[in-house]
Amino acid sequence: MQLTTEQIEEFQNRGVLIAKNALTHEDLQPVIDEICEFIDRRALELKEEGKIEDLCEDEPFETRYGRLFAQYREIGNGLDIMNYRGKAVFDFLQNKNLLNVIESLVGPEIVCNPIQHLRPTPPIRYYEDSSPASHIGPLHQDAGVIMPEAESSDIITCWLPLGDATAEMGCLEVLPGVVKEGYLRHRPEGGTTIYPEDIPEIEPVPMVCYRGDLVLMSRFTPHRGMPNCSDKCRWSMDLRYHPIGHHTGRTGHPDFVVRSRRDPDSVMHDHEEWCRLWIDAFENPKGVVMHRAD
Ligand SMILES: O=C(O)CCC(=O)C(=O)O
Ligand SMILES: [Fe+2]
Repeated sequence: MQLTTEQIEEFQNRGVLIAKNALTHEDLQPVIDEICEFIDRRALELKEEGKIEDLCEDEPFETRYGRLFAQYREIGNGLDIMNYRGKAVFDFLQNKNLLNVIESLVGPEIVCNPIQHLRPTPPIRYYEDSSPASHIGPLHQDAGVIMPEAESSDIITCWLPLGDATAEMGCLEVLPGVVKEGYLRHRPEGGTTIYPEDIPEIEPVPMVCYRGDLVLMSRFTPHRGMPNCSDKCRWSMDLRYHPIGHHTGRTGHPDFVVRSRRDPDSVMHDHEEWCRLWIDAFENPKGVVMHRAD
């Protein structure tokens, strides 16, 4: 689907938009299957190492991760996109339905920004400190987690749930209508976060969404993850896209072209090449990987 003129206007004015049912079951299921394979393998490894007792094999996708996390905090090590580098996730980064929506906002020449995450957010009741207040994420703009040189890059954040992301599950909370204000100062303490005195006085809005929906945000939209007070894991991916030629804001990590009408041959379809780029970035670090805080 492409966004309507009204949706594009809403995005431009509010800095945030939920595109409902933009993705199909077929778009997301391969990613979920790949995650399940990772979890299977990791659980077996950890059992062999004596770190967990129960493989929780009969638990569904929504609850298994939390049950494993309750036994061993580091269950998710190696799962993030740039660490696991699965083929299904790589293919998803250039999913047609996803890019059709992104194209409505940035045009047909599109780069996949290297700031990309797969996040399992387990129920807070599995943590030692299960008070909701201590699980509120730092309020920030994504312009605060990149290099200042990329402040004018038209980077769109696309946050998407792999299951439900209800208010009880701690879906994203955003301050809508912060676009023209531009970059607000961030401080590093407590996770890169907007200086309390600079937070605009706007009522936060929960971005309640479900599998298939996309939450689209501008780089200046203040947002944070909220506590997951449910029994299910909140699974999400947050990806970023921008027009070809704009600064990525993270030169130490690899970006790649995902769509180009002008030069279709520049699109990277090679999963192994993408893996090589990440391995090289980790093994031979060069360029900049920083959060802006000033
Ligand atoms: O998923 C979260 O809890 C926070 C994600 C976030 O800040 C982002 O997607 O930019
Ligand atoms: Fe963010």
